[in-house]
Amino acid sequence: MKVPKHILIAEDEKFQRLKLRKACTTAFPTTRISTASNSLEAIQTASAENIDFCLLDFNLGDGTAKDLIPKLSIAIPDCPMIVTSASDTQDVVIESIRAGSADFIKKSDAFKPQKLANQVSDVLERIWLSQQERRKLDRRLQKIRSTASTDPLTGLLNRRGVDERLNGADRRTIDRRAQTAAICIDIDHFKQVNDRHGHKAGDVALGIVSRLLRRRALNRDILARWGGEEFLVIKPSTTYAEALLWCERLRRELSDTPISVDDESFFITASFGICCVPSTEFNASIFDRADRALYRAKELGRNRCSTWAFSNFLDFVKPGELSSLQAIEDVLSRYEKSLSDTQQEHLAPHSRAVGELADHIAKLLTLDDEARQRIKVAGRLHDIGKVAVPESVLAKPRSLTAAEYYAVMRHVRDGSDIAAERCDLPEVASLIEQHHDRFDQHGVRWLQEASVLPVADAICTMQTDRPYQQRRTNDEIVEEIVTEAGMQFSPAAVIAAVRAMDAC
Ligand code: GH3
Ligand code: MG
Ligand code: MG
Ligand code: MG
Repeated sequence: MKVPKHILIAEDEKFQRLKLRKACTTAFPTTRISTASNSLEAIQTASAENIDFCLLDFNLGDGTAKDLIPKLSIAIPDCPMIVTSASDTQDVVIESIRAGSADFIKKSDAFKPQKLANQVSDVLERIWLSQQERRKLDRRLQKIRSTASTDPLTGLLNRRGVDERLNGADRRTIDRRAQTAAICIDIDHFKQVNDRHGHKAGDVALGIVSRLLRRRALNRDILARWGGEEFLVIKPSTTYAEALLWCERLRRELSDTPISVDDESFFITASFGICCVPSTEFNASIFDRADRALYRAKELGRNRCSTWAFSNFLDFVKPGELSSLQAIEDVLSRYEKSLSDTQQEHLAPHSRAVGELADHIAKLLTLDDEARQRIKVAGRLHDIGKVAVPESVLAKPRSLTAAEYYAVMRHVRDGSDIAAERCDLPEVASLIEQHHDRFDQHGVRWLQEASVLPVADAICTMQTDRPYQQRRTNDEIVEEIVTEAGMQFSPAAVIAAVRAMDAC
């Protein structure tokens, strides 16, 4: 038998109130009883106490139960109520039930503890059962919803699930001061995986990708299977640098993870496209940018990450357009609007100075005209990869985080790829790729041509104020590069560089 914990009796006549209280106490000896002598008192008590059942006289001094029930339902939602009255005319009963009373009990029956107990318990039982039913239905509905928004193979969200997350609570909880990253991932040559190892192996591979994603993701990240072998990750409160390093680590981990199916084992790789924007600007068009960056990663050979800023610059430049100094100047002046102050400083005055100094050093090293031309262009372009490094990282005066350091150093590879794609001169991409290399990495086998840019870049950097370091005098610079001869810099390039500086 179901028993209420705390009953509220509303009855305006004192004697009848006492009789109802007595009947309730006898019917439910462990139940707390509160009483009210009019509607107002009933509402006040209901608001202040933990009432879980109401027994209401129909005619109260300041109104009827018909008016009181809707008000009580606001104060104590879902609390069952029974109306009682000396009159059991149809009007009274119907009006009570219409107003929301769960049942009606004649006053003479309400005074009888056994009758009262049975009727209250019946109401509680009925309500309990309907609540059970409702919960079951809610659970089923939730399951149906989650099935509709989940990919059955990987358990990740599908497109509909992403829409729901972005339009639901996630939208409200996104930190609007932060940045949000969208990442598109596509398994490389997946058709071949299916063809060589069978569809089942393909499915296992998809499962492994989704497991790695889940393991590396934070709770707030949105993970989705976006198409056959395509995934989408949305990382709120994530900077460009953090997103890039996250993708690089995931890319490497995936390529190192063997996929074992039956007696066979094989490896897969994936390509990544990344776009990061201020969270206030985040919308579904950002996925297209990430997708374009992904397409670029595929085009440049797969098993790599590519960012939207990098890809966008490549879109801007025509093939072969970065092959002469004049053409480079033209491209950069057209692209200037898309560049931050620090990017402009690195890509224009600094890179021009490096190109000129590198040419001077190359001449003193008696390199031939063709090599000098390559060095001049490579010097002018050496930092071009910084088109993809955001101002917040490039101009940061304090020490860089691991992710920021990675993002800055990425300009070496991005720059070399830009040259490989958009400059027709041979070797320029390779010279850019080596512009932060050290002599002791290569030793005497290092091509003299490649050893020029590192020392020219270092000298020009030391000659200007940087957020992390003040400019140095020429004497200090000479001392520094001579100290590093044979370690960071090629000794021959250092000797030529010192002479070139003397000549300036
Ligand atoms: P790319 O490196 O250019 O992305 O080449 P790809 O072969 O991965 O791309 P393509 O779009 O040509 O082929 C994708 C293949 O993915 C075709 C399809 O058979 C396979 N695929 C899609 N969904 C599933 C799936 O649920 N299970 C399995 N096993 N294969 C799938
Ligand atoms: Mg693919
Ligand atoms: Mg595909
Ligand atoms: Mg550089």
